[in-house]
Amino acid sequence: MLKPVLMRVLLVHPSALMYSELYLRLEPIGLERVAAAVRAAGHEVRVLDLQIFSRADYRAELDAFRPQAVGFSVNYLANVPEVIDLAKEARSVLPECFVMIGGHSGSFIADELLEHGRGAIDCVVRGEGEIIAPRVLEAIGDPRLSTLPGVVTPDGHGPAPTLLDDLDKFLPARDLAHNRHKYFIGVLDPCASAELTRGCPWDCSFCSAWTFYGRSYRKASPEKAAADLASIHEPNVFLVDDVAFIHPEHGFAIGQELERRRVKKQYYLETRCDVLIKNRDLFAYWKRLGLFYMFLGLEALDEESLKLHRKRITTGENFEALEIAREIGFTVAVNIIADCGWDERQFEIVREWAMTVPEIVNLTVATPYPGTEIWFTESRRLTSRDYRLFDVAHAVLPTRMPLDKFYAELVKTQEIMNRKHLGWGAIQRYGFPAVRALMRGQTNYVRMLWKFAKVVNENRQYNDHQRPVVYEMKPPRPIAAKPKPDELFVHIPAKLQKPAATGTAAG
Ligand code: B12
Ligand code: SF4
Repeated sequence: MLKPVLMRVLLVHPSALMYSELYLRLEPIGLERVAAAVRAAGHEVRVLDLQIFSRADYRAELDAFRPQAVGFSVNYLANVPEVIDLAKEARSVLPECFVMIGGHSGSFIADELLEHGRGAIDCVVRGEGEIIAPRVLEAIGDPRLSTLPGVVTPDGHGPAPTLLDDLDKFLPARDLAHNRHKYFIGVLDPCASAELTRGCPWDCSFCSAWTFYGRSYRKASPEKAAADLASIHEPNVFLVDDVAFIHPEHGFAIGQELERRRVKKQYYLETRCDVLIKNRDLFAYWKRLGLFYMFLGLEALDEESLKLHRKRITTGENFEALEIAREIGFTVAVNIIADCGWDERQFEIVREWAMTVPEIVNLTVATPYPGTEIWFTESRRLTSRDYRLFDVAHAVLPTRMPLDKFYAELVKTQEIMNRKHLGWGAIQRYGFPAVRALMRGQTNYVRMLWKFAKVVNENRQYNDHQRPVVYEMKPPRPIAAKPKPDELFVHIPAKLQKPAATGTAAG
């Protein structure tokens, strides 16, 4: 029997950040999972992705659908100002509408979001949303709202959030994301997203994936994971896992299920170099299943920086993994973190290296995000507290070179590296998938070839620092010693939880 429709709920993903304008645009799978859970509770749910739709579409949706609750996803810190304004708009158009924010970055700055909202935001939901979002909707208007796990309201904080016990529950409601042909990554055009595992057991100092999930690591059952992949209409799939295929038996089991169901797609995933070395056979097997594109977080070309990032890997292992990936025949992108202390020589070293290897080399700027360990060590040196600059494409720490020179070097490095991979030469290199996308009428990839100079240029990046700042990040609290577990983690690892911080079992 169908459940009665209880409430009209609109879930909104904010617009794309700088690099997403160029290389990729992917479906908001976290929001789709929350949507699945909210729909299962009987509500009427719509998803609006502003990576694809416009601000005018948002307003039209408020007017036409007249949601009784709106939920925003703040996975990216740089989206904070936009989401605060969207929340204020919802409040002014529909004063009775309940407004909530969830998502990765939002979870680390809940109080700050409520302050910026000045009454426009009713609550921030920290941590995973599947179990708690329906409970929040059920508790609207009830003072018990602020006692729910992970919930922060102007009236108080609930206990620590609880983890979803089973990844097989609430598979993404992909049917709610419209204009799906706009989702792509490089030549994988169009491209859907899927999640096979969640969390990461490592603890790199620049990353907040492990602090969000409390260093937990969970797997979908091979049957459910394969069934979900089989249900996807697109020919390409981006696997959103933080580190794919840590446990080889899980990867093999999913592969076998896919073979049994005759699922043939092309895949993109992200993993670590040591995982690739250890599970080489598994990756070779997945190459046969359609794994095409792989992202490896190299992060640095020298031992000292790897130690600083606490990557727990050596340069030797990194280069060995690249060799293996080449032998298997993957298209590989690697990331290098540019330190704000770099001078021309260091950029030059990266450029020289990048030109000698076949991999796509991407540069990101070291950024202390709330939720990372470097937030506690570096954030007092911040040169800007403009959320919009926290997107790993801008420098928010003092640069050794004048800022404009730093950006000039960054863009020059990015440009040289992209010359290898963007442009018509790349179509030749990526051959069949690129042509096939075009034949299907998919033009996202080809459009990207022309956009590079417009999107990535030093003037744009430098000028971004001159914009007036309406919402400023809260200055970091001085931390004398190591941060306490509840300051560092969103989902606090069980062994570090104080009895008082343990939430009631969700669900
Ligand atoms: C996959 C991924 C991407 C993908 C796709 C993301 C997308 N379509 O949104 C791509 C490759 C595009 C990407 C790009 C970037 N990414 Co990214 N990405 C991730 C990654 C690995 C997983 C995200 C994911 O899909 N998780 C699975 C889903 C199910 O979880 P979820 O989205 O978090 O949703 C859950 C909760 O957050 C919550 N929730 C979410 N929304 C809502 C809303 C409501 C109302 C509620 C109640 C709950 C809720 O419930 C969901 C279900 O449990 C995360 C790391 C991480 N583990 O979170 C980094 C991460 C989010 N990315 C990061 C960064 C820096 C970037 C880039 C800026 C990098 C770059 N080089 O440019 C770009 C910017 C992209 C953009 N927005 O335009 C950082 C964010 C840092 C920050 N604090 O802002 C992260 C945390 C990685 C890190 N190492 O620190 N990314
Ligand atoms: S960078 Fe990768 S390996 Fe390191 S903690 Fe983050 S997700 Fe895990």
